Amino acid sequence: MSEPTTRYPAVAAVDPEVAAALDAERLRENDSLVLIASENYCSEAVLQTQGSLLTNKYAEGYPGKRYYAGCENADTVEELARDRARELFGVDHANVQPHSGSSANMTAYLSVLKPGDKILGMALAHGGHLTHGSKVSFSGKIFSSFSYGVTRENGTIDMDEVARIAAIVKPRMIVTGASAYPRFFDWQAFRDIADENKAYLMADIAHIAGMVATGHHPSPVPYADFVTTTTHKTLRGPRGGMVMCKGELAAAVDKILFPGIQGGPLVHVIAAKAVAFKEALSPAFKAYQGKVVANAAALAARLVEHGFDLISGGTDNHLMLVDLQNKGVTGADAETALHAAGITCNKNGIPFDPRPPMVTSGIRLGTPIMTTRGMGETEAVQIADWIDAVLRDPKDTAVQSRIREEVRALCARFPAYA
Ligand code: DSN
Repeated sequence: MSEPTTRYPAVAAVDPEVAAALDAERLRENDSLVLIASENYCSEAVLQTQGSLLTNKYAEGYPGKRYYAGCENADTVEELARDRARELFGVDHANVQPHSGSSANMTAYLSVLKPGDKILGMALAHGGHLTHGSKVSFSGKIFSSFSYGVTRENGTIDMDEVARIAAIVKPRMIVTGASAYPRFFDWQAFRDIADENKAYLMADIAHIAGMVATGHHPSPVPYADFVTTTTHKTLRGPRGGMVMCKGELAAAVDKILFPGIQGGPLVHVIAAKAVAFKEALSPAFKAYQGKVVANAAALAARLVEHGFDLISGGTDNHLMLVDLQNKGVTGADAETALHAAGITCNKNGIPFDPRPPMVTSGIRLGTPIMTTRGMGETEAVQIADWIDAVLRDPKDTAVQSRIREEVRALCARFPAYA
């Protein structure tokens, strides 16, 4: 018998073009070094669950209170996911139905706010997220949004400045969390400011959820009214979202998510969240998060040795934001050159960036995927050396080709998927 030419024979029989894209994606994920801080490689168990026939089921409502018959297995997986989320984060209530981080954030807002209410979040241009009040997002269109940022001097959030802005704005909700902030959040200080202004506090931990779950980043749970997250970043689950909250807010959260925002939940994804949360409760996951942080520290330290400027000077978590202005390279050119060398990252605006978002002056690097593959600090140092070599001259295709082969050899030593 000859070897099958595709890993997806059922797909190939119906749609060879999509099967070819799936095979190519498997190859890409195995064969390149992905440093996108918001991505991760989930386990085969999570993949298999997400690809299961639970995708067929309609299950509007919540366990025990559905609008359709035949929800017994949907109830089982949703109860498992909720219970495990509560255990993992030590929260009163978890709603595991949000399709994404954006709908999780919308849920937190609309459960207690009215259109036109004021929210105060971290500016997108300083590392915040679109849904934290950006004017191009629903969050800046439905609500009256204001922002705080980081200081020019050291690239960190100045809590006195946040307090000053909050006292002027008087927001109904203060939003914390970010997409490109390499330092710990001072949850207590945010809580104090929220209390002074009689505001709700929401912590969006999408990026740092894995570290929060294992104690490698301080938890906002004792301080925030709402904690939202995605489940596919450092948490290493399926693509999706989750809202956690204090017990007294549970009914409002559940009611606004369904029927207020979403219809039928993605039961196959909820089942995969349950599997991922079980994995995240294991000692192996705790050890993994420790290595994510150690690898980021090693990568950051070596980049600094090579003369790279890191926003805030380094990192406390899984990511770093590299200011390339002293290297004379734009974020876009760096992203392209590194990709040609087999290193995939994203261009990223830096605080006070003089360049537009499609060009930028920086790149964002993260270690969740390299760590999932089993790479350690030795490899992190090697990766920093490659980044330095490529960015010395982003037009040098000979260097890119040489490093592409070295990256391929490293990836072969640390296979991602069989
Ligand atoms: N797009 C995600 C990120 O890259 O950080 C945030 O939603």
